[in-house]
Amino acid sequence: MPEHRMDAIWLNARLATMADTGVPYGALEDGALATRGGRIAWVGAIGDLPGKPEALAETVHDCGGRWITPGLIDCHTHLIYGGNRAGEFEKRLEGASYEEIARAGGGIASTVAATRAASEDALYEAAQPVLRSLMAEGVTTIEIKSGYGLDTANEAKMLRAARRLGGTPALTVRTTFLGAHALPPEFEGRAADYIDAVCTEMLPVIAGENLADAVDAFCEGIGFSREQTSRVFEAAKAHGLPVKLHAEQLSNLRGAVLAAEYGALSADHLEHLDDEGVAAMAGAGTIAVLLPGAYYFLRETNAPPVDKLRAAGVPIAIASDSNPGSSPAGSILLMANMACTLFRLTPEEALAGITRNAGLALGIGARVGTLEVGKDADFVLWDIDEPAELAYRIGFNPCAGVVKGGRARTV
Ligand code: DI6
Ligand code: FE
Repeated sequence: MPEHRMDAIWLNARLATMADTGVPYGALEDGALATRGGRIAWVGAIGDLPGKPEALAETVHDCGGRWITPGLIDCHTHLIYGGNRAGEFEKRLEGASYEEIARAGGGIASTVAATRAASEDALYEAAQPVLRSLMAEGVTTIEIKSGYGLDTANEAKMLRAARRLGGTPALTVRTTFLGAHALPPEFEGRAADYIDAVCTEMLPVIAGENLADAVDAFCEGIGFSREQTSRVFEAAKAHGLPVKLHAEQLSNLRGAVLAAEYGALSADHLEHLDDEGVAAMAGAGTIAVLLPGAYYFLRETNAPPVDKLRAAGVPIAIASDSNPGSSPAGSILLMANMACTLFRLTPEEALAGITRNAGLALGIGARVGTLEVGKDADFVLWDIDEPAELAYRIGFNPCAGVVKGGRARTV
């Protein structure tokens, strides 16, 4: 057997490579894709294959003309938490606002109490149903944040549970330390002291145990100030960890400018982003992660400035923000749909948002996000006639199969 023999080859596929080829979706009709050692080893037109498929690869699959996209990437979630907030949803329907509930000690604080009370095993198990739902739609890479523990032991517990979810070849998990998500009750009135604890007690342990791939903060009136955020970013830098930021979700604190100053991988939410923020992000190469689920669920009316982001060339990613308070989402395809209906992205931009640009937002764009030689062999087969259908349908999953690291996955 020649040494260069492929493990498997997929024939008769229509490939939405999402590579920057100048063709919409980076599409390749009559395509073929081959894998070796868990990576993509060959992508192109069937006619250009350097030999007979059976001679080239161990296993040959016929895709029957199905579309293949890169594995989907959900680059912003808070998937690990205790309890749920359906009761808070009812309160909001009776007229209370998300911020009022948070200021009255509900909101994130109530999830903190439930998360602290749960064991690592219980958190791991509680995340499974929503994770399964996302994976059934072709999610192969997911980011999971801490931020409901708010002390060293509980933040570490959350991140360990998140790492365990990724402890299988079926899924890549990237973890983010979000200690600066909310003020825990024991630090009431002492935000500066809490930020001290985040930087000098929590982060050293989290980084020392290699529990986080990045550091995030919630820069907001009900979260932390720019000054406090920049202390967290300094500490992250000292530990060699990249940063991201929840910025301009409910108001404009110029968090995106700060994030850009620190070379952040992404600034996320951005409903209240201004021109200065857009320019700073463009200059720093910071990805805009838009979260239409939170915008929808909180009934926000200020949409992020998509036209300006586009004009400035800031890559846009889309994520579920899956969390119990502002986006109890279990569907990445619905997020793609909402990105189009609510934020006016094109279906192609929405698909780039949950593939290529989501990979960039996680700092792993060289490994995932497009169908290109050398990247992880993560891809999804779809029962659709054109790629725009992925963002077009509402509450419908046309996923016909998922390959992760070169192997067919059951969900
Ligand atoms: N913004 C959000 O939308 C989530 N976190 C954040 O900083 C919501 C978290 C929650 O309400 O539990
Ligand atoms: Fe979030």
